[in-house]
Amino acid sequence: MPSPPVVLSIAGSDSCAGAGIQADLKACRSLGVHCLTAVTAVVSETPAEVSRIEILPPEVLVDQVRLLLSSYPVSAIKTGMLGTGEHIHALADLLKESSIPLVIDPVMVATTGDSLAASDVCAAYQERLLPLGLVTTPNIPEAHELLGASSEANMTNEDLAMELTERFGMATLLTGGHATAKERGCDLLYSEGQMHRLEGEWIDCPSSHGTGCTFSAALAAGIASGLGLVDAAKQAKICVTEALRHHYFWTDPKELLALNPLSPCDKD
Ligand code: PXL
Repeated sequence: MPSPPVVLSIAGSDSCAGAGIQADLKACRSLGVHCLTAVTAVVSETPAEVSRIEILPPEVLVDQVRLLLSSYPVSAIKTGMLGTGEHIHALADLLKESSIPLVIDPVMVATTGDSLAASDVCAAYQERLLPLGLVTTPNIPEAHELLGASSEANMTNEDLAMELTERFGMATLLTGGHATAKERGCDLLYSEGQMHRLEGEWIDCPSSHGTGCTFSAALAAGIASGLGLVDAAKQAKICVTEALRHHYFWTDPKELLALNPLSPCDKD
């Protein structure tokens, strides 16, 4: 059997395995891609509660990335939770000469609303990482945050995607999970001057924990497999929809909360 394409995921560990590197491993596996992992942080959490965040030192991140890039034929890189501005600066120093396509999921906040990023992370994304990216995959609140002072409350989703691309020079895939009822389930890809609407079924699920990570990892997997950005985005959209459709559901022993990490996004 031929060896599969390789993605490098640079992200945090989510103990409940819905988001973070665990989501990336599941998404890549379901698309036949091998996922290497450089861990940035260990997050103790469920979809309902973040109890502790331990960010690893930037040197530990740099060492993993350097070793993996010098040892494997990585054909796409995905970043998720990076932790602090210092981590982003160290990573940008490593990646600035690389020509490997980079998918940036600008993770700043957990599903629970807890912050997963130090206060200097947004500026570091703007100054150092976004200019190196092929594509970024913000949700609507993240898009506003990345635009900072130039974000306005009345911007449409199309405006947000175009403005991010114009400002930072990469394609933008704006995920629509936080959109108003009319636009829910529709993601937008703005690339090379064209707006692509990725329509999909809206699936009601007790928690959307992990959808952003699953989307960006599936996108990186498609690119690593040789798909163009538009086809990789369409495939990633199907992957997330299927993961939501088949989400797991347990009730915790205290019967206080529903625990539902996404399933792997296998289509069959
Ligand atoms: O969904 C964003 C996210 C990304 N990465 C890690 C997370 C979360 C959400 O909780 O824990 C590690």
